[in-house]
Amino acid sequence: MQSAKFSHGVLHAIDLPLREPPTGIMLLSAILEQKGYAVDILDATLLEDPEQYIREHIGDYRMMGLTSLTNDFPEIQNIIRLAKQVHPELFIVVGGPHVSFMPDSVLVEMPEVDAVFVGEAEHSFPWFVDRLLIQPAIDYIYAGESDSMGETANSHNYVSRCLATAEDLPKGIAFRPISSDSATMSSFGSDSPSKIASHISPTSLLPSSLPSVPFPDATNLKVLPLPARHLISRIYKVADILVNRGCPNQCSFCSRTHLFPKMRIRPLDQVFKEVDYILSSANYRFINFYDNININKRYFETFLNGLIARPQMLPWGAELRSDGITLEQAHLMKQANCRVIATGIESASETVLKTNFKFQDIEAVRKGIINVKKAGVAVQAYFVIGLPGDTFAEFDKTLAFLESLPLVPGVDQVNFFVTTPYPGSDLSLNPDKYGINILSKPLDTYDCRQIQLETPTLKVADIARMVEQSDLLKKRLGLS
Ligand code: B12
Ligand code: SF4
Repeated sequence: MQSAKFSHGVLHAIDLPLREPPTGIMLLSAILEQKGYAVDILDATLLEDPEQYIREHIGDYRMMGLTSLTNDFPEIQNIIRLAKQVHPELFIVVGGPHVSFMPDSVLVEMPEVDAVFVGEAEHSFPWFVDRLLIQPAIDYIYAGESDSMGETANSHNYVSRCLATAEDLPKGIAFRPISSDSATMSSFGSDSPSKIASHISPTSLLPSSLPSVPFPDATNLKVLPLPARHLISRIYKVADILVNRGCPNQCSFCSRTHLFPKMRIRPLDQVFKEVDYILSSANYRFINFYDNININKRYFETFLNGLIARPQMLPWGAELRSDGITLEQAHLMKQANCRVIATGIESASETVLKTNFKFQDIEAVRKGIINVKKAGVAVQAYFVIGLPGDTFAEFDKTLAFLESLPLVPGVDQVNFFVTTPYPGSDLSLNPDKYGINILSKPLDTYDCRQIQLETPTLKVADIARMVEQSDLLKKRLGLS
């Protein structure tokens, strides 16, 4: 990533990529700031040389928290190892969509990691920071014991002792058992997975295929602060606004319903507060609203009218379901300055949709897209190649469906993603249910382009051929 230059703590101007900032990290940072902590967001994707930055600056910090997407995880591991080597007393924790589904193995494989956060962390993470960084000082003041103050830096077993003795330990934190030996931190790496896993708080709420740490209760979106956008680089010209969490659907390839187990929609007054904040900041050029913002018809229309009432509204895009978009809604979208919708069509085969629990009527999708196009809004259509149930005959239906859509070269976009069994997705949790064979590939290949599994009807070579077919069709239609 060469588009940014970081020197003396300042990011210098770059070309304008449509990059999207890390919302989860900004939210957690905002909560910590409200509590009075000094927080920095170090965006490794923007640093010219993240390793050099870690070497030079990590000594300034007491705790480092990293987020995790699956394909980024190998790089995250390198950063963690380096940071621990440079600053052995640093507290290191990880959270996010990848590690949430494998806290045990992260603790086993990475002795440098002190704790893994499972699922939503708005409650658990600030609690943890207080417990580790503030509680010892409070204990000291009240008890006047100098030895408890001596233990605020990360030392052998420190995190485990703090957490194991806490009566109010929140759900969603995985940590190691207190070890009786006096060896260094790295000795934990040699513990067997079962030994470590057995010390992680068990849950009775989850199917056994999910981690042994209970997912936290759903965060109340009504009380969240706005994400700490002032902590991210001004390089970001796009602001993402999260409108909901969870999803009423259960698509086989998506981890969202497990990561955010309960469907919640953010109150519109909060969404508008965030919109107004972004409109008042000089550097934003575009807003993305996530995810499926039109699940509730009345909410969606009130949302659109609220944007129309803001004459200075920036151009925006949204991920939403295209089935059910009426012409009237499409015109409202256009009036509200919507420039593009992104929509997951996945497949035009009823069999494939049904097999993968994507409940949508493909004719309703077609109508919705036609309405959006009539209103003059661009479409970004997503399809998935190689899902269980797909065959060449079914895939032909998908290609024919795409060809029938009124998409315009240079305006609309089409992406075909290769089926990827992300941790937490039903494909990954229950491969036998779909009869799939997940190939053992390195995590950094989990980019939705490389083939990760075979189905009862599709071998690797078949999926590769489908990718070629889709590329050829896109080329013929002039769709990027
Ligand atoms: C916006 C978005 C994007 C944006 C921005 C990504 C970003 N870096 O934030 C863009 C478009 C760039 C994007 C790209 C991709 N995305 Co995306 N994206 C999303 C989406 C819709 C919202 C993410 C979000 O902001 N959530 C809201 C916040 C509050 O949740 P959160 O980030 O998970 O954080 C919470 C917890 O996880 C936890 N947490 C997270 N990090 C940390 C760190 C610490 C220290 C702690 C304590 C806690 C913690 O606490 C947070 C607050 O509760 C999610 C789906 C969803 N709705 O979540 C998919 C999702 C994250 N994306 C996904 C995927 C697959 C991708 C792509 C690979 C798609 C592709 N084919 O290119 C790329 C990967 C790019 C990359 N490597 O960065 C998957 C990730 C699966 C995985 N295991 O990796 C998700 C979960 C959707 C899915 N299909 O299941 N994505
Ligand atoms: S792919 Fe979209 S519709 Fe399906 S479960 Fe995930 S978020 Fe919901």
